[in-house]
Amino acid sequence: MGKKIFSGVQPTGNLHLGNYLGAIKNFVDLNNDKDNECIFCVVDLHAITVKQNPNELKNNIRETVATFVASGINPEKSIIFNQSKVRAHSEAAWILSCTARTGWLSRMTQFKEKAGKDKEKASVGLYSYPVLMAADILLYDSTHVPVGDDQKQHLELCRDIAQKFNNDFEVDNFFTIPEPLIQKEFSRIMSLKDGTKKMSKSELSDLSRINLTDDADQIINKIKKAKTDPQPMPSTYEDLDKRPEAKNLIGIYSSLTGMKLDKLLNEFSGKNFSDFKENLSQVLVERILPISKEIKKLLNDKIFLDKILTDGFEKADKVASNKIKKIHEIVGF
Ligand code: AQP
Repeated sequence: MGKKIFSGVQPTGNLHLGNYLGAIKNFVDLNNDKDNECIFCVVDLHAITVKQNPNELKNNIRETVATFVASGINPEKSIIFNQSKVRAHSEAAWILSCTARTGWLSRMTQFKEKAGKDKEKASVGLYSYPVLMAADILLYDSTHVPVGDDQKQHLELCRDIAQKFNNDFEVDNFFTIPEPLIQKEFSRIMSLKDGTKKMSKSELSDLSRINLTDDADQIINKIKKAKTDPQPMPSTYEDLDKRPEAKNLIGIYSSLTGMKLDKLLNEFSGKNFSDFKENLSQVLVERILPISKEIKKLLNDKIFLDKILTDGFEKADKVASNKIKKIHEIVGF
């Protein structure tokens, strides 16, 4: 039986290799399976949990759509829309925030990381964002949610919220309990400057990530400058675990080529990082450059990108409005 797929990406600019390998590449494979129904959402309501420039946000929404299409998602075979247009998301998020418990939310590690030391200055939206994410997923009876490893905890919270709502209102199976779809290996791509921090859009240094809009020279330069350690390439799994930067670069190579880790360790063991980096750059340029060129081309066709969003909105709104109506009946509005 086909899966009902839902996932979202924030239009916060600088979509990068982590977003691609952790999420978007998986979206493409799922979208290519004709039995699946796929919904890919540009989650602009999530984006404003931290301050955004309104004009940049508008452009970033289109750029996210362009990235989906340039990466291989077929808009004819999926629903692509932006979250703020479908009002049911905000409404369901409020209702579900009355089901979610503050104790559950206060355990979310991403809030702690993103809010940093000064938690009191973080927006309420940043704190309650996982409830909105649960609303996004549950409105469409999604069965599977492809995400990067960093979203695993939020998905568990979504499952808890769905279960509690079904129990509290005695509506068995009203909300489908969704399953996460997370890559088994290298599900978290790390910064090129620090192998212990995840590759992220908001990191100040552009050298920390490969952007999906980078050209060949930028990719080669970033890999050349990527942090490594003074030892030659690792040869064992144990060695790899002690060397986060080497592990990350090898993981990126393995994810892009599908080459098994054993084979990779055998091939490069004891060699200089410079040889490996040359190979890695080549693989990255081969994969990312066509995407980068296509994004730039698509960005010149705003009418095409906006049409994808309008068509997607009409389809998504129909499903979500129907579900929110039922939610109203259940809670007694
Ligand atoms: N480094 C990563 N490795 C693997 N997967 C990742 N994802 C993000 N970073 C990595 C996955 O990409 C999808 C979309 O992410 P998002 O844009 O919605 O939000 P995010 O996780 O907050 O992304 P960033 O880059 O870290 O943004 P900032 O810097 O703004 O916080 C998700 O499925 C995510 O798991």
